[in-house]
Amino acid sequence: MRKVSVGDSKFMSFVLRHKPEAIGLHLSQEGWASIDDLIECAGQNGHFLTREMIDQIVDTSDKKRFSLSACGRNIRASQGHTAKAVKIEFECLAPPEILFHGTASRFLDSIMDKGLVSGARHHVHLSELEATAIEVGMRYGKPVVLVVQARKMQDAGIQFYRSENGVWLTETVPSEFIHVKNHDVENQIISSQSPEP
Ligand code: HQG
Repeated sequence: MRKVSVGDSKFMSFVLRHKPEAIGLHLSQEGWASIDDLIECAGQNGHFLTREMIDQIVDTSDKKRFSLSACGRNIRASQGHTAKAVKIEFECLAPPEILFHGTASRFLDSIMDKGLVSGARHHVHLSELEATAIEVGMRYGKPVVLVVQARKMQDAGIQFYRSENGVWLTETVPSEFIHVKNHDVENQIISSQSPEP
């Protein structure tokens, strides 16, 4: 079997989160694609994939980005979508007291002005672990960790969801629920990586 690369995982994120139409792939409203179709559409567009490679990508994804349906025939990205056709019905859940969001220092002024917005993605993404937020923030520049008062947001009527791979999601985070973690996160840097699309 060909060994899978980061490029294969990024390709899967690209078509399963953002542009399935780029390879003529259909995603259901819940984000599912048939694995047979994914292999065929990818191949027709110059990207060689096999079922074994896909299983390896699913199993080795550090953030468990992809999940398989119970029947094993379908695959979807667990979160991070921008594709308009996808509207996953995430379960509404009570969040922990606080959650973290990693961003780059150059976005801070705008975030403290407008709050955290989802941009092209369907949700703002939050993590339970500060270390995850640092890694996420590093993708765009000098990392800054924001502490989000999640429980207070929920008390104020804002809903939270959690994806299958443990990412917390919400529509927006108003700035009154955000404070900037006040220490040098660069001392805690784990690894630098270019963003998964
Ligand atoms: C920023 C990764 C200016 C926001 C992660 C972020 C996540 C604002 C960027 C997932 C803003 C959006 C998503 C405002 C938010 N003004 N900038 N008002 N509000 N921003 O990539 O959260 O590796 O769309 O801080 O683990 O960085 O892909 O979102 O810097 O779960 O699987 O706008 O991607 O997972 O960037 O990352 P993104 P994100 P994967």
